[in-house]
Amino acid sequence: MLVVLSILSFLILSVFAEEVPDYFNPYAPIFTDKQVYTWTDKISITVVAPSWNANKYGIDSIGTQDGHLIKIYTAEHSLEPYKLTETEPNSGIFTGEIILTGFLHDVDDDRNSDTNPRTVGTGPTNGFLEVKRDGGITVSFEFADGVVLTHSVMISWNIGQIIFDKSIFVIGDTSKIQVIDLDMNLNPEAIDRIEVEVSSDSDMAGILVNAIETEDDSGLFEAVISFTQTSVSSGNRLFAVPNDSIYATYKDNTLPSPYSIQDDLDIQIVSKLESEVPPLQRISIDDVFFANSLGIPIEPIIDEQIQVVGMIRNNQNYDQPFAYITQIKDPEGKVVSLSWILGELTSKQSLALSQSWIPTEFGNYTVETFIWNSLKEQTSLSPQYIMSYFIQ
Ligand SMILES: [Ca+2]
Ligand SMILES: [Ca+2]
Ligand SMILES: [Ca+2]
Ligand SMILES: [Ca+2]
Repeated sequence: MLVVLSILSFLILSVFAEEVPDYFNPYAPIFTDKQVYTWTDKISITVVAPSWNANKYGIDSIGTQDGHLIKIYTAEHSLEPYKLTETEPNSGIFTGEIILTGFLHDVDDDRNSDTNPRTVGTGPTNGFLEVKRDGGITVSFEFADGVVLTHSVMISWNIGQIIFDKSIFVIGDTSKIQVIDLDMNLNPEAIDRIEVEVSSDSDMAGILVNAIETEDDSGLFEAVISFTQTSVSSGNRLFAVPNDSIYATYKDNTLPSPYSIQDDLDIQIVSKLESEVPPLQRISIDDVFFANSLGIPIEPIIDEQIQVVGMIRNNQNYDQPFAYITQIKDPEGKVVSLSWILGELTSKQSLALSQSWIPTEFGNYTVETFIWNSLKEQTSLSPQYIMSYFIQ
């Protein structure tokens, strides 16, 4: 009988040893999926506590037992007790999550707060916790009597970023705009949206487009716009012509310290819209000839003023500014005349441009004509046109 009792008490002790924590080896590290969170993030919490795996064949939980509570708290608000549950019957790993609910703040300038701050929930996944812009959150677990393990994370806002998918767009392209601002992932369990202003040099008022979060919890927002040269801006379609700069602006109302909570910042990116016609094919020089003051072709004579007439044509369906340059070289190759005309061709327009010149010597002259987009940028819009002429 004594032997039986001894065996029984040994069994009880053995079972007992498996069911209670190891007070002398308090190994129960607390992990979170990030170290810094934004105000409306979701936090995943993991506690590795093999000694709390009381039942190897069932899901255990921690955090709510008397004297061994888990608390998740800021300086002002606290969730306690908060239950975490075992990932598998015999894992000894306990997890849960909470969603941060920020504080009352208007993020889109409509004078209404866009958050719903609240502190409620008992775990393992239904917790909500109010937080301020800066500061921290601590998770604590009284692993054993008098042994409290803690893990702290930071809260911060972020400066948004804005990106165009291309630095230059050509007519016919669509443009993808991406905004990254984790602070605008206001609900980590639903798709959020933000507004982006898009404008061009030709339509400075521009359009206001919705950028949609790519996933419930991404904080990455995307909008696609197109360009029109024939109608006014509307919806996601922006009026813009070649050579316009294209601007996209996101107003970030959630800025980190040292900005104040009420500060805002325009985050802008600039791209350019170009013609789909390659630069050298945008304008054609159809002909260059000498003419009298009435525009009638003539043979040039020494010491008489003539017109050097160039016929040019816009090959595009929209206006094209140009600098038209004529350079005349004498038989020695010296430049004896250099002149230019600045103007703009409308869609498909043909134009005769004339510049006067008085030849002063006999010989073989060369007339060179070329067209740039402007005297400043000097992008050639046409191949050079060269004409030789012998003046008698
Ligand atoms: Ca278990
Ligand atoms: Ca608002
Ligand atoms: Ca979201
Ligand atoms: Ca922000």
